[in-house]
Amino acid sequence: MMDKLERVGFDDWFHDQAETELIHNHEIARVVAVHRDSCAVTKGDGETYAEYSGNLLYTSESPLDLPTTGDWVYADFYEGDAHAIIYGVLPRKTLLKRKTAGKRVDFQLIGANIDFTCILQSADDNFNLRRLERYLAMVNECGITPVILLSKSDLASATEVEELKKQIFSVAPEISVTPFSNKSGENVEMIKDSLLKGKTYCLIGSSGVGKTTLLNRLLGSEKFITQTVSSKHGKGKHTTTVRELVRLENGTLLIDTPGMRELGHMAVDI
Ligand SMILES: Nc1nc2c(ncn2[C@@H]2O[C@H](COP(=O)(O)OP(=O)(O)OP(=O)(O)O)[C@@H](O)[C@H]2O)c(=O)[nH]1
Ligand SMILES: [Mg+2]
Repeated sequence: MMDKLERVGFDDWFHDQAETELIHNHEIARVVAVHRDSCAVTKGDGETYAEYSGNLLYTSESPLDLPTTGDWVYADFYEGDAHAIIYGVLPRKTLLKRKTAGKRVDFQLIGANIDFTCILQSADDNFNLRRLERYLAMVNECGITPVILLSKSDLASATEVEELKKQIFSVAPEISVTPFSNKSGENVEMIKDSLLKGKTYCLIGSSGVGKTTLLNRLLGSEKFITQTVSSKHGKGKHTTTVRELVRLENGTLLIDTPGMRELGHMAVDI
């Protein structure tokens, strides 16, 4: 059973954190996507529709207690894994969340058990150093290692790319920055080769920077929907709507996220 779970990132850390009694009574699965009142979970291959147990809903005091994408959960499976009930969430290694301006909920969960967060910024007019700093602050606050990917390098000259790298270096000297292009393919293979088996990565960045296009390139298929940015403002159209965990061929787990409209105290939702 462990072997299959390892395919989607399970390791000794989670095994040691799990409660013996709950492991004994339930199976363990990973949350692949979260919908309104349900989730999609996996035990290593295939996906199962899962709902929350009454007790989990009743005892949860905040959104923090409910599963988010990337979480490990205790669940029971029925009818040949056709559906499942989730009883609880295993302790989290990390939790990526952000502040929102909502009245009742003041933060939003982005994903759990993420080892590395790739912050995408495009090398065109949408580049914004202050926004990048806010993303970095959010990722650092959550104790996750950030990586910066400078997308759409095909839209800038080599000199311009160097200038943008310098600007990033001035605010984040210790963080690796990789310019790449989904269009020309520059550095895409290098990014692919750098992804570690069994580790979970999250792609974040404004709408239209090319997160889903990169995911499709890494997958080698046009599995997920992408959309051209608005020609009027050069902004994305908020194409991705669900945070979804995907397994690459080499065993890396990747969470694609919807582009964030704003980040910080005045944030509105995704
Ligand atoms: N020139 C150029 N265009 C790109 C590149 N990567 C993506 N695009 C285009 O940018 C547009 C937006 O790409 P998406 O992958 O949908 O962007 P996203 O970050 O997933 O956006 P949301 O899902 O809305 O958050 C698409 O038309 C892509 O073809 C790139 O490296 N160079
Ligand atoms: Mg997308």
